Amino acid sequence: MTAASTTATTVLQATQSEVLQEIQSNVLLNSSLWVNIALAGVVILLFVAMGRELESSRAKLIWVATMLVPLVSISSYVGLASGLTVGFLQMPPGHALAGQEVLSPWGRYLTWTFSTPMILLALGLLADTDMASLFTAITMDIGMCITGLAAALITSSHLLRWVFYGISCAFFVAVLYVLLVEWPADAQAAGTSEIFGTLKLLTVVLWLGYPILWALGSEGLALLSVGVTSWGYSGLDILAKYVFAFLLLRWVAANEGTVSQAGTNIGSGGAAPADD
Ligand code: RET
Repeated sequence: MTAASTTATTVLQATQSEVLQEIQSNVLLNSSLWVNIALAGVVILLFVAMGRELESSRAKLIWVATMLVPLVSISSYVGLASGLTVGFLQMPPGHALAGQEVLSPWGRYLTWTFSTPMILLALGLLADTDMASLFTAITMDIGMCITGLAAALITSSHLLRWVFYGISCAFFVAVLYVLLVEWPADAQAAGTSEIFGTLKLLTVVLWLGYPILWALGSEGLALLSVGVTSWGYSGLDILAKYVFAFLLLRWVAANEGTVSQAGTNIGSGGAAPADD
């Protein structure tokens, strides 16, 4: 084994406590994680209080889906802050940091697989969409997160990192299509178009920030440091999860009647067949 490969092996097999030390010595990175843990804790308590009075099962379903967003988030951030879901990756030739061991908080991409479908489930229920459309949005979203994780983890080829990034973007386009084209019409029919319009805009604009950040961050072109990238994701998370969920829950609590009248589409596969 050459000296270079010995060093790489040592670092790549860093223990969790070594990774933790590295995280804790990077104030920018560490603070980006702990701020979100604290915020998620407060938000969970707030959402429990906001949902206490809900009675209809549909409003409760939206509430549980929304609650799961900060619940997944707090678990995700504790995983990152403890070093459990962070590792060192040696970037392949062609990457701006080729040959260097880069700290990769890969747990983020993994846990988005659980949090983002909850956001879409809540939005789909609010729009009173049909089962096929909801299934499409959620499965495309899971595809986006998993291929995004693959893009971040591949160290054998620089090209294949970007190929996976491209596949993830293709899944993302399908999610955007559902959000921008299909669900607004459903929300109009369900009488929820005003709040849906606000949340759709918030979601689309903020979600577009994630692939941009990935491309600029240490996993992509490495124009931003690990700490700055992490703060970028944390900032987007605060708006795309907590602010989004707060607006949604506040509206549901104040308009439970509208929400509980919906529910004709899910499980029906769409419009009822015409009588003949
Ligand atoms: C990646 C990189 C590959 C290309 C694309 C991405 C999109 C990620 C998105 C994430 C949204 C996350 C949210 C998390 C809340 O918990 C994986 C960054 C398209 C849109 C809202």
